[in-house]
Amino acid sequence: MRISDIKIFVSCPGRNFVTVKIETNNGFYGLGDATVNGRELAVVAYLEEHVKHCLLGKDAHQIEDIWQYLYKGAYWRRGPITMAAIAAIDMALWDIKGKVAGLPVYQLLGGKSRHKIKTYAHANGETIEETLDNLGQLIEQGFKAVRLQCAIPKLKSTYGILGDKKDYYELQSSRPLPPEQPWDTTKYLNFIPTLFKKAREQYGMDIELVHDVHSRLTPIEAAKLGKDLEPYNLLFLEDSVTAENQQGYQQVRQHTTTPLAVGEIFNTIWDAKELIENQWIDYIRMAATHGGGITPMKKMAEFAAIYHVRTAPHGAPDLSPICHAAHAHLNITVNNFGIQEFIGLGGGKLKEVFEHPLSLEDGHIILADKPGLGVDFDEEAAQKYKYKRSYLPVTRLDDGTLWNW
Ligand code: EZ4
Ligand code: CO
Repeated sequence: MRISDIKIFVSCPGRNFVTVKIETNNGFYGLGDATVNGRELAVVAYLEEHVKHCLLGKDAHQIEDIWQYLYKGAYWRRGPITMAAIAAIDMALWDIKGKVAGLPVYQLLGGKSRHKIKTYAHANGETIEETLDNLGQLIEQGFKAVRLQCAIPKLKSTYGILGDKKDYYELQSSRPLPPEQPWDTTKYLNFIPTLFKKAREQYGMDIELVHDVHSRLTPIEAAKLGKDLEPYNLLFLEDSVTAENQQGYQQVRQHTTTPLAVGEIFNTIWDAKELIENQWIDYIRMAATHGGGITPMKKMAEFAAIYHVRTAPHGAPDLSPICHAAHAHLNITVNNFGIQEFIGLGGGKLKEVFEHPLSLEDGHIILADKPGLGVDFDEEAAQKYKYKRSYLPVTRLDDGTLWNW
C-alpha cells in the first residue's frame, strides 16, 4: 500500500484549520490535523515543500519508520511547525491503518481501558457571579469537572479565555495584528482565591475544579497561589509557570499540594522529561497535533505512567476535530488517562466541514466505533471558508513590558 498523494487544505469554518489528507494507491485515505494557531501557513509550506515529496511512493503502513524519517531525517528536530507537520502525517497514517483493518484506532493501540472519557468544561465570566452562574449551568448539564476563569477587577480584559468567549477576528479589525492585553500579578493573586472560595461555598466540594494561569507567574508566585488554593481542593492548576526551564516546577512543587498540570505547547517528550521523571507535575497536557501525533502521545503516556503522571490533553477550539478524535482514541486506551479538556462538539460551519465520532453524555465523551479515527472532511465545504490571517493576543504590564500570554 503506497502513498499516492498528500493534499493540504487551509480553511476557516469559524477559525483556521490546516488539514492533511493522505491517499493510497489502493483507494484508502486518512486525515490529520496540522493547525498551529496564528502560524498556520508556516506548517502548510513545511508540508508542501519539504514533506509531501519525500513521502510519495512510501509504504503507508510504516508509521513508526515514517515518523522517525521525518523527525530524525530532517536533521532539524523539534519545534511547533515541524512537529505539527509530522503529527498530521502520523494521524493520517493511523487513520488509514484503521480503515484497512476495519478497526477503530483505539483497537490498534491496545483496546479499551474504559468505556467513556471524563471531561472538564469551561466556566468564564466578567464577574465572580457570572462565572459561578456558568459553573452552575455546567453542573446541571452533568459535567463533573469545570475550569474557572474570571476577569480580574480593574484589569480591562479577561485573560486567557478568548478562545471560547469572543471571536479573535473581532479584536483585529481591518488589519490583523495581535490584540494587546494588560496584566497585573498583584491584582490577580489577590483575587483568584476569592473566586474559588465562593465556588466552594456555593457548590460544595464534589465538583472538581481547574484553573489555568496561562504561565503568568514566577515559580515562587505560583507556589504562593498553589498554597492559597489548597483549601479549595483543585483537580489541578494549569500552566502556573512557563516550562522552557523545567526546573521552575520543582520550586512550585516543594511548596504546595495543589496538583500541577502543564504541556499544551510542548512538542516532544523532551519538553516534559524532567517534569515527569522528577514527579514535579501530576498531569501532562500535550496535544496530538502539537506533540507529533498519536505515535509519540502513546509513548509519552507510557513514560508518564511510570512516574504517576496522568494525561489531560489540551482541548482548545484551535485544534481541529481530527485532533479531538485522535485524543479520544488515546484517552479510551491509555491506562493513566486523567481528564480531557472539552470546549463543545462544534456546530454550524465546523460541522459542515468535519464530521466526527464524538458525542457527550453526562460530562463524558462517548466515542463511536468507526474504522480509523472516524472523522470525515468535506473538501468542498472547506473551500468555501477561506483562510483569514489571525493572531493570538500579546500581554503587557502597565509599564509596557511584554509578558507571557
Ligand atoms: O490559549 O489554545 O487550556 N487552554 C488554553 C487555550 C490556548 C489556545 C492557544 O491557541 O490555554 O485556550
Ligand atoms: Co491552557
